[in-house]
Order: sequence, then structure tokens, then C-alpha cells
Amino acid sequence: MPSTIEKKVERNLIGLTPSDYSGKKSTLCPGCGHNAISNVIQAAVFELGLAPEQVVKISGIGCSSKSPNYFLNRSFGFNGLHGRMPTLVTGACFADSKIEILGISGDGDSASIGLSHFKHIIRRNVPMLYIIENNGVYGLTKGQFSATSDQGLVLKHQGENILPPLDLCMEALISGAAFVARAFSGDVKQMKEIFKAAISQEGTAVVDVISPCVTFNNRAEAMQSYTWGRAHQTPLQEITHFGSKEDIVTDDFEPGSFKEVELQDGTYLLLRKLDMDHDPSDKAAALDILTESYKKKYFATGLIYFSEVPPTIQERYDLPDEPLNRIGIERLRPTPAMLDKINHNFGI
Ligand SMILES: Cc1ncc(C[n+]2csc(CCOP(=O)(O)OP(=O)(O)O)c2C)c(N)n1
Ligand code: SF4
Ligand SMILES: [Mg+2]
Repeated sequence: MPSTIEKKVERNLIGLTPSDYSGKKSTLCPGCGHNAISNVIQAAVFELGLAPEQVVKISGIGCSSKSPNYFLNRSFGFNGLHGRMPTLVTGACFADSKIEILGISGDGDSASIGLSHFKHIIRRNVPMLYIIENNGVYGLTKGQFSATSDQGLVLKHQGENILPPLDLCMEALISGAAFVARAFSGDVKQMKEIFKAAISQEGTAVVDVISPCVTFNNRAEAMQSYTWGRAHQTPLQEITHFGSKEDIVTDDFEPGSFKEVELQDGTYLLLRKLDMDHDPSDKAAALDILTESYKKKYFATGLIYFSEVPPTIQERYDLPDEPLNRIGIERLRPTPAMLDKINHNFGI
């Protein structure tokens, strides 16, 4: 009898296949760093075993903000106004306290027009993964400087950038983020582990991904180019996300060279020390590494800072356990008698 070769399709914890997590075909430029990020988001959500319908993707305006079209077709989504992704996220988190929120933004979206929203969503500790697809340029509007463009950068239609850049990891850290990481589009392995950890974290987890714009800002001497990124990426640690403590098995375990970190959902991160010897639980050390890498123009990637999570906005407002969008209008709306009582308390 002829043997039939069965193609083995990989399935995750909930029995879905990678294609259940795919999106539309990308219309971004071939080679754009944002495409790699879309692929890695798909892989991370697949590996965590989250149903796509448990996720909402929210973005602003930019090539980066278009990218939620290209992953997780079956998830909820909203493409909002420039710089206003965090405002929409805040609304979504009040309406549905159980949904996983992925906020996708660009350096223009978050460091220029949306900077105050970026900082306030962190201060409020809205539970989400906040990804900045940082190419140091306004890609969608054809190559203007953004607030993360390097000082001295020369762009075709802009001349020389005379202003110093903002570092969004530094802004996140001083705004009170309990999870701050940096990744590079050219290093998908590290990016995937960071995304998995960031999704497993309660509160606002910020990941600044250096994501080259191959059309407007990819000259070798530009900081956010592939050439510069590859030459100047300095991983702080080797980072692996595990579903449980029992899954952590390493052959070359040397005490002192590994650090285990438990995340809010009971999953684990294993950090293996590299040359940098960085302690991500030390906020001063995190600021030092960011200050040094800013001055010396390299990208320290990996987990920059991680701490116990302060109360989320939902905890501070004492939201009920049951998401408001599932409670039903009869139970959400106060009865006439209750309304009278409330009005009476206001002296009406
Ligand atoms: C209120 C408002 N101001 C300006 C614009 C024009 N605009 C659209 S996208 C963009 C910048 C996008 O840059 P970035 O967020 O870095 O995304 P990228 O395209 O580089 O991925 C600007 C200025 C707009 N859409 N809305
Ligand atoms: S213009 Fe730049 S940012 Fe936009 S899709 Fe092309 S490479 Fe990506
Ligand atoms: Mg940009």
C-alpha cells in the first residue's frame, strides 16, 4: 500500500495552528522592520496559547499603525487618530477588563504628537503591551524627522537634524513603567521572548523596537538602520519565556549566571547573564544603561527594567471582576429608585 505522508501541523495549547493568528498580506515596503514585528506578534500570541478573540489591537496613524492589519485577523481592532492610541486603549480597558490589549504605535505617533498620552497611560498603569515601532522617521508622510531621530542625521528632503532625540525607554522608566524593554527588528528570537513576557505582565509593559524604514532612513550611518542596529545591538541578557517553572531546564546552569523572574500570570522568565551584567530590578542601573547607550549610540536590548506591578487603573477604580461590556444593560443601568437615591444624595 502506498504510504501517505501526513504533514504535521503545529498546534498550540488551545489546539489552534499558526494560520489562525495570521493577518492580511502586508502592503508595507518589502524589508520594512515593521513586517518582522507583525510576524513576531503572531508567533508570540500563538505560543502563549491566547485565542485571537481574546485580543484587541489598537493603533494610531503611521506605517507602524497600519501594521495591525497584517497580524491576528480574528482579533478585535481599532485604527484611531494620530498619537491617540493610548486614549482608545484606556476606553477599551474600562469596557473589557479581561481582554489582552496590544497597542501599536510609531516614534512619530508616540514621541511627537502622542508623547503626553504615552506618559499618562504608563502613569495610570493601564494593562497592555505598548509597542513602539521606532524607525526614527515619519515613514508614512515620506521621511520627516521624528522626535527619536538622531542628532546630526541627514535625510534626503530634510537636511540635517539639529535637535537631540528622546529615548522612549527612558521616558517610560521615569513615568513609572514596571516593564521596560528594547528590541531590534533584526533579532526576532529575542523580540519574541520579550513580547511573550510583556503580554504575561499586568500593567503597562513598554517595548521600544528599533524597526528600520528601508525607504526613508536606512543609510548605514543612520542609528535606526539595519547596518547600525546590527553593529550596535548589545543584548543585556539572553532571555527565554517559560510557561511554568518546571519547564525551565538548562544543561549549563551555573549559579549566579541565571536569574528566574516570575511574571503575574505565573509564567517565568529565565535571564542568562551576558557581558553586560545588568540587574533589571535596579531602576538606577536601568537609567544608567539607558544614559550610557544614549551617549555612546548603541542599543542595549532585552529587559531593561522590571519591578513589582503597582495597582492597575482597573484596581484603583475598583472595577467589578465581570467586564462591564458583558454585564448587560439591565444590570448596568440604575433603577429609577436607585437614581432617585443618588440624586437625593446630591441634594437634587
Ligand atoms: C493630527 C495629525 N497630524 C499629522 C498627521 C500626519 N501624519 C500621519 S502619519 C505621521 C507620522 C508617522 O510617523 P510614525 O508614527 O513614526 O510612523 P511610521 O510611518 O514611521 O511607522 C504624520 C505626521 C496626521 N495624520 N494627523
Ligand atoms: S515607508 Fe518606511 S516605514 Fe513605511 S512601509 Fe516603507 S519602509 Fe516601512
Ligand atoms: Mg516612524
